[in-house]
Amino acid sequence: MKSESALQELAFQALDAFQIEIPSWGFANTGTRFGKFVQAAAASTLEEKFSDAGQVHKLTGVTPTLALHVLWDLPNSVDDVDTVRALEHKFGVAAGSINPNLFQDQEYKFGSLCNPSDEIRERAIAHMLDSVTIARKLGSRDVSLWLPDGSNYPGTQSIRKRIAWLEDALQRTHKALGPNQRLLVEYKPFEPAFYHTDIADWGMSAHLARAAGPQARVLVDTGHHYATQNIEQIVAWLLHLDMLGGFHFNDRRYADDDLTLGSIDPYQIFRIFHEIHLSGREALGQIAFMIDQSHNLKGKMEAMVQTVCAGQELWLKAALVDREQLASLQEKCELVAAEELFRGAFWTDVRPLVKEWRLSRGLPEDPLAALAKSGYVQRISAERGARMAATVTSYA
Ligand code: LRH
Ligand code: MN
Repeated sequence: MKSESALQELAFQALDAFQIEIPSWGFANTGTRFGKFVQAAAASTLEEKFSDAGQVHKLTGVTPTLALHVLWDLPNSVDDVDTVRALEHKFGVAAGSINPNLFQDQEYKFGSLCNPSDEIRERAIAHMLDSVTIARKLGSRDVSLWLPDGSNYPGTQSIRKRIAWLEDALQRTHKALGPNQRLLVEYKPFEPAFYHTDIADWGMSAHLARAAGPQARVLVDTGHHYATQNIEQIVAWLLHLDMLGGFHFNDRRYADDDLTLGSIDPYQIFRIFHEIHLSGREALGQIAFMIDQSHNLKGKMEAMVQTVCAGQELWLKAALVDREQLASLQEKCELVAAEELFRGAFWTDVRPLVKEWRLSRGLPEDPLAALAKSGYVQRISAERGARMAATVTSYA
Protein backbone atom coordinates (compact mmCIF):
# COMPACT_ATOMS: atom_id res chain seq x y z
CA MET A 1 0.00 0.00 0.00
CA LYS A 2 1.49 3.42 -0.99
CA SER A 3 2.09 6.02 1.75
CA GLU A 4 -0.09 9.12 1.63
CA SER A 5 2.81 11.29 0.43
CA ALA A 6 3.78 8.75 -2.26
CA LEU A 7 0.16 8.63 -3.40
CA GLN A 8 -0.02 12.42 -3.52
CA GLU A 9 3.21 12.63 -5.48
CA LEU A 10 1.95 10.07 -8.00
CA ALA A 11 -1.35 11.93 -8.29
CA PHE A 12 0.28 15.34 -8.74
CA GLN A 13 2.60 13.98 -11.44
CA ALA A 14 -0.33 12.43 -13.31
CA LEU A 15 -2.47 15.59 -13.07
CA ASP A 16 0.43 17.81 -14.15
CA ALA A 17 0.63 15.73 -17.34
CA PHE A 18 -3.10 16.02 -18.14
CA GLN A 19 -4.24 18.65 -20.63
CA ILE A 20 -7.32 18.57 -22.83
CA GLU A 21 -8.32 20.75 -25.79
CA ILE A 22 -11.81 22.23 -25.91
CA PRO A 23 -13.87 22.65 -29.11
CA SER A 24 -15.09 26.13 -30.12
CA TRP A 25 -18.34 24.51 -31.25
CA GLY A 26 -18.99 23.25 -27.71
CA PHE A 27 -19.95 26.82 -26.72
CA ALA A 28 -22.28 27.43 -29.69
CA ASN A 29 -25.96 26.65 -30.05
CA THR A 30 -26.20 23.10 -31.44
CA GLY A 31 -29.04 20.66 -31.82
CA THR A 32 -30.31 17.63 -33.64
CA ARG A 33 -32.30 17.37 -36.88
CA PHE A 34 -35.40 17.83 -34.77
CA GLY A 35 -34.39 21.25 -33.67
CA LYS A 36 -32.09 23.40 -31.61
CA PHE A 37 -32.86 24.75 -28.10
CA VAL A 38 -31.01 28.07 -28.06
CA GLN A 39 -29.34 29.36 -24.89
CA ALA A 40 -28.87 33.06 -24.08
CA ALA A 41 -25.30 32.35 -22.91
CA ALA A 42 -24.33 30.54 -26.10
CA ALA A 43 -21.34 31.89 -28.05
CA SER A 44 -21.87 32.84 -31.66
CA THR A 45 -18.79 34.94 -32.40
CA LEU A 46 -15.17 33.77 -32.33
CA GLU A 47 -14.46 36.39 -29.64
CA GLU A 48 -17.18 34.88 -27.43
CA LYS A 49 -15.80 31.35 -27.99
CA PHE A 50 -12.29 32.50 -26.97
CA SER A 51 -13.75 34.33 -23.97
CA ASP A 52 -15.55 31.17 -22.82
CA ALA A 53 -12.45 29.05 -23.42
CA GLY A 54 -10.37 31.54 -21.44
CA GLN A 55 -12.78 31.23 -18.53
CA VAL A 56 -12.64 27.42 -18.58
CA HIS A 57 -8.82 27.53 -18.62
CA LYS A 58 -8.79 30.04 -15.74
CA LEU A 59 -11.02 27.73 -13.67
CA THR A 60 -9.34 24.40 -14.51
CA GLY A 61 -5.75 25.27 -15.55
CA VAL A 62 -5.66 22.38 -18.06
CA THR A 63 -7.31 23.65 -21.26
CA PRO A 64 -4.71 25.98 -22.89
CA THR A 65 -5.89 25.40 -26.47
CA LEU A 66 -9.13 25.82 -28.44
CA ALA A 67 -9.94 23.61 -31.44
CA LEU A 68 -11.20 25.64 -34.40
CA HIS A 69 -13.44 24.57 -37.28
CA VAL A 70 -12.33 26.55 -40.33
CA LEU A 71 -15.60 27.68 -41.90
CA TRP A 72 -17.32 28.11 -38.52
CA ASP A 73 -14.50 30.13 -36.90
CA LEU A 74 -12.45 31.56 -39.78
CA PRO A 75 -15.09 32.32 -42.44
CA ASN A 76 -12.46 34.38 -44.33
CA SER A 77 -10.03 31.48 -44.07
CA VAL A 78 -6.33 32.56 -43.98
CA ASP A 79 -7.38 36.25 -43.82
CA ASP A 80 -8.80 35.66 -40.31
CA VAL A 81 -5.45 34.51 -38.86
CA ASP A 82 -4.58 37.93 -37.37
CA THR A 83 -8.00 38.11 -35.72
CA VAL A 84 -7.35 34.74 -34.09
CA ARG A 85 -3.89 35.87 -32.98
CA ALA A 86 -5.38 38.92 -31.25
CA LEU A 87 -8.00 36.79 -29.49
CA GLU A 88 -5.36 34.29 -28.33
CA HIS A 89 -3.53 37.18 -26.74
CA LYS A 90 -6.66 38.78 -25.23
CA PHE A 91 -8.02 35.61 -23.60
CA GLY A 92 -4.83 33.62 -22.86
CA VAL A 93 -5.84 30.56 -24.87
CA ALA A 94 -4.02 29.43 -28.03
CA ALA A 95 -5.58 28.12 -31.23
CA GLY A 96 -5.32 24.33 -31.18
CA SER A 97 -6.19 21.79 -33.86
CA ILE A 98 -7.48 23.16 -37.15
CA ASN A 99 -10.52 21.24 -38.43
CA PRO A 100 -11.44 21.59 -42.12
CA ASN A 101 -15.15 21.82 -42.99
CA LEU A 102 -15.88 19.42 -45.81
CA PHE A 103 -19.50 18.76 -44.89
CA GLN A 104 -21.70 21.81 -45.38
CA ASP A 105 -21.24 23.04 -48.96
CA GLN A 106 -24.05 22.00 -51.35
CA GLU A 107 -21.46 20.80 -53.85
CA TYR A 108 -20.35 18.10 -51.41
CA LYS A 109 -23.69 16.23 -51.80
CA PHE A 110 -21.92 13.23 -53.33
CA GLY A 111 -18.69 13.76 -51.43
CA SER A 112 -15.81 16.16 -51.10
CA LEU A 113 -12.37 14.52 -51.39
CA CYS A 114 -14.20 11.42 -52.71
CA ASN A 115 -16.60 13.19 -55.09
CA PRO A 116 -16.72 11.66 -58.63
CA SER A 117 -16.22 15.19 -60.03
CA ASP A 118 -12.48 15.97 -60.13
CA GLU A 119 -13.36 19.68 -60.11
CA ILE A 120 -15.17 19.32 -56.78
CA ARG A 121 -12.34 17.13 -55.43
CA GLU A 122 -9.86 19.86 -56.37
CA ARG A 123 -11.91 22.46 -54.47
CA ALA A 124 -12.02 20.20 -51.44
CA ILE A 125 -8.25 19.68 -51.63
CA ALA A 126 -7.81 23.46 -51.87
CA HIS A 127 -9.72 23.76 -48.57
CA MET A 128 -7.43 21.15 -47.01
CA LEU A 129 -4.38 23.14 -48.16
CA ASP A 130 -5.89 26.37 -46.77
CA SER A 131 -6.40 24.58 -43.46
CA VAL A 132 -2.72 23.55 -43.44
CA THR A 133 -1.72 27.17 -44.16
CA ILE A 134 -3.94 28.47 -41.35
CA ALA A 135 -2.43 25.93 -38.95
CA ARG A 136 1.09 26.84 -40.03
CA LYS A 137 0.45 30.60 -39.58
CA LEU A 138 -1.12 30.01 -36.15
CA GLY A 139 1.62 27.60 -35.06
CA SER A 140 -0.97 24.83 -34.61
CA ARG A 141 0.52 21.32 -34.74
CA ASP A 142 -2.56 19.39 -35.89
CA VAL A 143 -4.81 19.56 -38.92
CA SER A 144 -7.65 17.27 -37.86
CA LEU A 145 -9.73 15.85 -40.70
CA TRP A 146 -13.19 14.32 -40.41
CA LEU A 147 -14.84 13.40 -43.68
CA PRO A 148 -18.62 12.75 -43.96
CA ASP A 149 -18.11 11.31 -47.43
CA GLY A 150 -20.01 8.13 -48.31
CA SER A 151 -23.22 6.94 -49.95
CA ASN A 152 -26.75 5.93 -48.99
CA TYR A 153 -27.55 3.16 -51.45
CA PRO A 154 -25.64 0.07 -52.71
CA GLY A 155 -24.29 0.37 -56.23
CA THR A 156 -24.55 4.16 -56.38
CA GLN A 157 -20.83 4.96 -55.86
CA SER A 158 -17.50 3.23 -56.64
CA ILE A 159 -15.96 2.43 -53.25
CA ARG A 160 -12.62 1.51 -54.91
CA LYS A 161 -12.24 4.73 -56.93
CA ARG A 162 -13.09 6.77 -53.83
CA ILE A 163 -10.24 5.06 -51.89
CA ALA A 164 -7.76 6.08 -54.62
CA TRP A 165 -9.04 9.67 -54.66
CA LEU A 166 -8.69 9.81 -50.88
CA GLU A 167 -5.12 8.49 -50.92
CA ASP A 168 -4.21 11.13 -53.52
CA ALA A 169 -5.86 13.98 -51.57
CA LEU A 170 -4.22 13.05 -48.26
CA GLN A 171 -0.79 12.60 -49.87
CA ARG A 172 -1.05 16.09 -51.39
CA THR A 173 -2.19 17.52 -48.05
CA HIS A 174 0.66 15.76 -46.22
CA LYS A 175 3.17 17.27 -48.67
CA ALA A 176 2.07 20.77 -47.58
CA LEU A 177 2.61 20.11 -43.85
CA GLY A 178 5.39 21.94 -42.02
CA PRO A 179 8.07 19.86 -40.25
CA ASN A 180 6.28 19.91 -36.84
CA GLN A 181 2.77 19.56 -38.17
CA ARG A 182 0.56 16.48 -38.25
CA LEU A 183 -2.48 15.34 -40.21
CA LEU A 184 -5.00 13.50 -38.02
CA VAL A 185 -7.47 11.23 -39.83
CA GLU A 186 -10.75 10.69 -37.96
CA TYR A 187 -12.97 7.69 -38.78
CA LYS A 188 -16.72 7.24 -38.30
CA PRO A 189 -18.80 4.16 -39.23
CA PHE A 190 -21.92 6.01 -40.38
CA GLU A 191 -23.89 9.36 -40.36
CA PRO A 192 -24.51 11.37 -42.37
CA ALA A 193 -24.00 8.52 -44.87
CA PHE A 194 -26.03 5.42 -44.16
CA TYR A 195 -24.80 2.78 -46.65
CA HIS A 196 -21.01 3.26 -46.81
CA THR A 197 -18.68 5.85 -45.24
CA ASP A 198 -15.32 6.29 -46.96
CA ILE A 199 -13.31 6.45 -43.71
CA ALA A 200 -15.41 4.10 -41.58
CA ASP A 201 -13.00 2.46 -39.13
CA TRP A 202 -9.55 2.54 -37.58
CA GLY A 203 -8.04 0.22 -40.18
CA MET A 204 -9.06 2.43 -43.08
CA SER A 205 -7.89 5.52 -41.20
CA ALA A 206 -4.53 3.91 -40.29
CA HIS A 207 -3.93 2.84 -43.89
CA LEU A 208 -4.79 6.29 -45.26
CA ALA A 209 -2.57 7.98 -42.66
CA ARG A 210 0.34 5.67 -43.46
CA ALA A 211 -0.19 6.13 -47.22
CA ALA A 212 -0.25 9.92 -46.74
CA GLY A 213 3.11 10.08 -44.97
CA PRO A 214 5.08 9.89 -41.69
CA GLN A 215 3.36 12.91 -40.11
CA ALA A 216 -0.14 11.46 -40.36
CA ARG A 217 -1.89 9.64 -37.51
CA VAL A 218 -5.31 8.24 -36.57
CA LEU A 219 -7.83 10.23 -34.50
CA VAL A 220 -10.18 8.17 -32.31
CA ASP A 221 -13.55 9.80 -31.60
CA THR A 222 -15.01 7.67 -28.79
CA GLY A 223 -18.50 8.17 -30.24
CA HIS A 224 -17.55 6.75 -33.64
CA HIS A 225 -17.86 3.03 -32.88
CA TYR A 226 -20.54 0.36 -33.04
CA ALA A 227 -22.03 -0.21 -29.59
CA THR A 228 -20.29 -3.57 -29.14
CA GLN A 229 -16.80 -2.50 -30.26
CA ASN A 230 -13.90 -2.74 -27.80
CA ILE A 231 -12.46 0.79 -28.13
CA GLU A 232 -9.54 0.27 -25.72
CA GLN A 233 -8.40 -2.68 -27.83
CA ILE A 234 -8.35 -0.39 -30.91
CA VAL A 235 -6.36 2.11 -28.84
CA ALA A 236 -3.90 -0.63 -27.79
CA TRP A 237 -3.43 -1.61 -31.43
CA LEU A 238 -2.87 1.99 -32.57
CA LEU A 239 -0.31 2.50 -29.78
CA HIS A 240 1.41 -0.74 -30.80
CA LEU A 241 1.52 0.50 -34.42
CA ASP A 242 2.59 4.02 -33.31
CA MET A 243 -0.37 5.36 -35.27
CA LEU A 244 -2.37 6.98 -32.46
CA GLY A 245 -2.51 10.76 -32.92
CA GLY A 246 -5.32 11.73 -30.59
CA PHE A 247 -8.84 11.54 -29.27
CA HIS A 248 -12.17 13.28 -29.50
CA PHE A 249 -13.68 12.46 -26.12
CA ASN A 250 -17.43 12.36 -25.48
CA ASP A 251 -19.96 9.75 -24.34
CA ARG A 252 -22.90 7.97 -25.92
CA ARG A 253 -25.73 5.52 -25.20
CA TYR A 254 -26.59 4.62 -28.77
CA ALA A 255 -24.59 6.20 -31.64
CA ASP A 256 -22.61 9.44 -32.09
CA ASP A 257 -24.62 11.11 -29.34
CA ASP A 258 -21.83 13.57 -28.39
CA LEU A 259 -22.86 13.54 -24.72
CA THR A 260 -20.53 14.71 -21.95
CA LEU A 261 -17.49 12.56 -21.16
CA GLY A 262 -18.12 9.97 -18.44
CA SER A 263 -21.86 10.66 -18.29
CA ILE A 264 -22.93 7.23 -19.59
CA ASP A 265 -19.92 4.87 -19.33
CA PRO A 266 -17.05 6.39 -17.27
CA TYR A 267 -15.42 2.94 -17.04
CA GLN A 268 -14.94 3.10 -20.86
CA ILE A 269 -12.75 6.18 -20.59
CA PHE A 270 -10.91 4.66 -17.61
CA ARG A 271 -10.04 1.58 -19.69
CA ILE A 272 -8.78 3.82 -22.55
CA PHE A 273 -6.69 5.94 -20.16
CA HIS A 274 -5.18 2.75 -18.73
CA GLU A 275 -3.82 1.81 -22.17
CA ILE A 276 -2.32 5.31 -22.44
CA HIS A 277 -0.69 5.13 -19.00
CA LEU A 278 0.79 1.75 -19.99
CA SER A 279 2.60 3.54 -22.85
CA GLY A 280 4.29 5.94 -20.45
CA ARG A 281 4.98 9.67 -20.38
CA GLU A 282 6.94 9.98 -23.63
CA ALA A 283 4.00 8.62 -25.70
CA LEU A 284 1.64 11.11 -24.04
CA GLY A 285 3.18 14.10 -25.85
CA GLN A 286 2.18 12.53 -29.17
CA ILE A 287 -1.45 11.93 -28.20
CA ALA A 288 -3.78 14.92 -28.46
CA PHE A 289 -6.60 14.86 -25.91
CA MET A 290 -9.56 16.84 -27.26
CA ILE A 291 -13.22 17.14 -26.34
CA ASP A 292 -15.81 16.86 -29.14
CA GLN A 293 -19.32 17.30 -27.77
CA SER A 294 -22.49 19.21 -28.55
CA HIS A 295 -24.22 20.54 -25.49
CA ASN A 296 -27.84 20.59 -26.69
CA LEU A 297 -29.51 20.75 -23.25
CA LYS A 298 -26.86 21.36 -20.53
CA GLY A 299 -25.51 24.87 -20.00
CA LYS A 300 -22.51 25.03 -22.31
CA MET A 301 -20.02 26.51 -19.81
CA GLU A 302 -21.16 24.15 -17.06
CA ALA A 303 -20.99 21.13 -19.38
CA MET A 304 -17.47 22.07 -20.52
CA VAL A 305 -16.11 22.59 -16.99
CA GLN A 306 -17.87 19.38 -15.82
CA THR A 307 -16.27 17.47 -18.72
CA VAL A 308 -12.76 18.71 -17.97
CA CYS A 309 -13.14 17.74 -14.29
CA ALA A 310 -14.48 14.29 -15.22
CA GLY A 311 -11.50 13.85 -17.56
CA GLN A 312 -9.05 14.75 -14.78
CA GLU A 313 -10.71 12.36 -12.31
CA LEU A 314 -10.81 9.42 -14.75
CA TRP A 315 -7.21 10.11 -15.81
CA LEU A 316 -6.07 10.00 -12.17
CA LYS A 317 -8.11 6.87 -11.37
CA ALA A 318 -6.34 5.09 -14.24
CA ALA A 319 -2.97 6.43 -13.05
CA LEU A 320 -3.57 4.72 -9.69
CA VAL A 321 -3.54 1.24 -11.23
CA ASP A 322 -0.42 -0.53 -9.92
CA ARG A 323 0.65 -1.56 -13.41
CA GLU A 324 3.62 -3.62 -12.20
CA GLN A 325 1.45 -5.63 -9.81
CA LEU A 326 -1.21 -5.99 -12.50
CA ALA A 327 1.32 -7.29 -15.02
CA SER A 328 2.46 -10.01 -12.61
CA LEU A 329 -1.14 -11.05 -11.85
CA GLN A 330 -1.86 -11.13 -15.60
CA GLU A 331 1.27 -13.22 -16.10
CA LYS A 332 0.00 -15.69 -13.50
CA CYS A 333 -3.55 -15.50 -14.93
CA GLU A 334 -4.91 -14.64 -11.49
CA LEU A 335 -8.09 -13.32 -13.06
CA VAL A 336 -10.07 -12.23 -10.01
CA ALA A 337 -7.07 -10.64 -8.27
CA ALA A 338 -6.15 -8.81 -11.48
CA GLU A 339 -9.70 -7.57 -12.02
CA GLU A 340 -10.07 -6.50 -8.40
CA LEU A 341 -6.80 -4.55 -8.61
CA PHE A 342 -7.80 -2.95 -11.92
CA ARG A 343 -11.39 -2.11 -10.98
CA GLY A 344 -10.30 -1.14 -7.48
CA ALA A 345 -8.54 1.89 -8.94
CA PHE A 346 -11.72 2.83 -10.77
CA TRP A 347 -13.75 2.65 -7.56
CA THR A 348 -11.24 4.95 -5.79
CA ASP A 349 -12.72 8.38 -5.00
CA VAL A 350 -9.93 10.62 -6.30
CA ARG A 351 -11.81 13.90 -5.89
CA PRO A 352 -10.00 14.86 -2.63
CA LEU A 353 -6.61 14.32 -4.36
CA VAL A 354 -7.68 16.39 -7.39
CA LYS A 355 -8.82 19.19 -5.05
CA GLU A 356 -5.43 19.11 -3.26
CA TRP A 357 -3.68 19.33 -6.64
CA ARG A 358 -5.83 22.30 -7.71
CA LEU A 359 -5.15 24.18 -4.48
CA SER A 360 -1.40 23.44 -4.78
CA ARG A 361 -1.48 24.96 -8.29
CA GLY A 362 -3.41 28.08 -7.17
CA LEU A 363 -6.60 26.89 -8.87
CA PRO A 364 -10.12 26.79 -7.42
CA GLU A 365 -10.61 23.41 -5.71
CA ASP A 366 -14.10 23.09 -7.24
CA PRO A 367 -14.19 24.68 -10.73
CA LEU A 368 -17.94 24.16 -11.18
CA ALA A 369 -18.69 25.94 -7.89
CA ALA A 370 -16.20 28.66 -8.83
CA LEU A 371 -17.94 29.12 -12.19
CA ALA A 372 -21.30 29.55 -10.44
CA LYS A 373 -19.74 31.99 -7.93
CA SER A 374 -18.03 34.00 -10.72
CA GLY A 375 -21.32 35.14 -12.22
CA TYR A 376 -19.71 34.62 -15.65
CA VAL A 377 -22.70 32.75 -17.11
CA GLN A 378 -25.17 35.32 -15.82
CA ARG A 379 -23.03 38.11 -17.31
CA ILE A 380 -22.72 36.57 -20.77
CA SER A 381 -26.42 35.60 -20.77
CA ALA A 382 -27.30 39.26 -20.25
CA GLU A 383 -24.77 40.44 -22.86
CA ARG A 384 -25.66 37.87 -25.48
CA GLY A 385 -29.30 37.17 -24.60
CA ALA A 386 -30.85 40.03 -26.57
CA ARG A 387 -29.73 38.37 -29.78
CA MET A 388 -31.39 35.05 -28.89
CA ALA A 389 -35.03 35.56 -29.98
CA ALA A 390 -34.00 36.14 -33.59
CA THR A 391 -32.18 32.80 -33.90
CA VAL A 392 -34.93 30.20 -33.22
CA THR A 393 -34.54 27.65 -36.09
CA SER A 394 -36.34 24.45 -37.10
CA TYR A 395 -35.14 21.60 -39.29
CA ALA A 396 -37.82 21.24 -41.95
C1 LRH B 1 -18.16 14.31 -36.70
C2 LRH B 1 -17.30 15.00 -35.66
C3 LRH B 1 -16.06 15.65 -36.21
C4 LRH B 1 -16.33 17.13 -36.16
C5 LRH B 1 -17.73 17.24 -35.83
C6 LRH B 1 -18.08 18.48 -35.09
O1 LRH B 1 -19.18 13.59 -36.11
O2 LRH B 1 -17.00 14.10 -34.65
O3 LRH B 1 -14.97 15.47 -35.39
O4 LRH B 1 -15.90 17.77 -37.23
O5 LRH B 1 -18.05 16.08 -35.12
MN1 MN C 1 -15.11 14.14 -33.65
